[in-house]
Amino acid sequence: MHMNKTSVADLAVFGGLPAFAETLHVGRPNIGHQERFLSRVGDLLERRWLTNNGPFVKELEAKIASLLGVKHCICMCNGTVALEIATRALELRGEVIIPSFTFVATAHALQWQEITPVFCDVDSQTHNIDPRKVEALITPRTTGIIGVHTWGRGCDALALTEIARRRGLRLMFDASHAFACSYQGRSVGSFGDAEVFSFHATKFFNTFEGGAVVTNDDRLAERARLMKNFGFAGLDNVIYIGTNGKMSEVSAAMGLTNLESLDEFIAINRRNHGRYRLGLEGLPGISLIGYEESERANFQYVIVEVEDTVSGISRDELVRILHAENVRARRYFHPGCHRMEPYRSYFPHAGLLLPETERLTTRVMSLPNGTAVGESDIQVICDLIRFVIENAEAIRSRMA
Ligand code: T4K
Repeated sequence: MHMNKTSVADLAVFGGLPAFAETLHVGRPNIGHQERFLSRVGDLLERRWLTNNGPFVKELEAKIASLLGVKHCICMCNGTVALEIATRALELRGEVIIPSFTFVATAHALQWQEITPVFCDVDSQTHNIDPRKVEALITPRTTGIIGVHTWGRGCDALALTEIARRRGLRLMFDASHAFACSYQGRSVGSFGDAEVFSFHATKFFNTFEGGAVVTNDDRLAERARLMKNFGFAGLDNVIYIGTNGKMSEVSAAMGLTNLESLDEFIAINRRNHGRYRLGLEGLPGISLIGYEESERANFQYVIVEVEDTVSGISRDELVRILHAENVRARRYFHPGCHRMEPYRSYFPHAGLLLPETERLTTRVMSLPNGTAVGESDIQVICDLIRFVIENAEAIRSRMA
């Protein structure tokens, strides 16, 4: 056990656990074949074509559309701008129903355009928006619903589609976590009016920064394309309000390279997830969320729920200890969008309608995964957690 001076609980006094010399993060990027990436960078420099719908972006868009089985993929500079453009292209306004248990970008993309996000609770098992709670939130100002496929597990797209159809609402998905995943055997990307991906460095599939809107709707695709390029429909011809949402060629080069390694990324993530499952098995108050065997998953997220009345230690205490031991576990999505500004000022009592969200934001933590994480790392992380749970009482009294 290393004697980490910053260690909250000073676990060293309890006896010999191995240590991490280097910090293990949640969110270390998955990186494909480096030489192929560098060769593509050489090509784009030779071409002197760096951005503005270059050949790599076009190739990436075609490959993603084909992989997901959708008609259109429009790559963008990041997932947040892709969300903003998709909501604008869909003409959402007034109020849009979203889960609060998501990364704050889902809400901000709406509020940035003065659309009010109305927070819906999630299902305790799936962590996804609960369709049974959506209808009660619909008002005459509601124009759409955005489901989030949290942790890459598809949200109940069928129930949401039924509600959206019946109530005349647009339906979108924030699929930032769910690249290369399926729901009910169908590829994520093909549900609703449009789906949006983030290709941020921390995501399963990354383009450094990046994102995409995918859709089967020709008109919507056309509008999103115009909007990401200032509304230019040809030289000197602006026909629409737009922004700069373009993906650069170097990002697309990274995307093309990483696309060639998706199977390898999934295999490593899946193996790692299995190691965590074995390592955490039987630990009281610790449950690892699983992925459906019948679906295609990217296994990028290792999500643990901590039930402190059983484990003897709270999620926050456990995260503090892991940090002190150089494991940068994260409390995604703490404290929930409704407890962040400006939403907590706008809706100070939102939590009353979000009991499951409130519960999950105090219990869930995300552990390191991805191709940068090895089996022996996972063994040590699990041993550490096991050690903390088995000595919870003594450790807590030292932390007090
Ligand atoms: N919707 C959902 C559901 C999302 O999860 C996200 C993004 C979005 C929309 C918006 O998409 P983008 O506009 O971002 O494309 C991170 C990411 O910045 C964010 O993209 C992601 N969700 C969110 C869940 O996580 P932070 O503030 O937690 O990031 P940060 O800087 O703390 O990085 C996380 C960890 O990753 C660090 O511990 C270190 C590691 N890391 C990070 C980067 C950037 C690396 O090892 N290498 C790197 O290059 O938000």
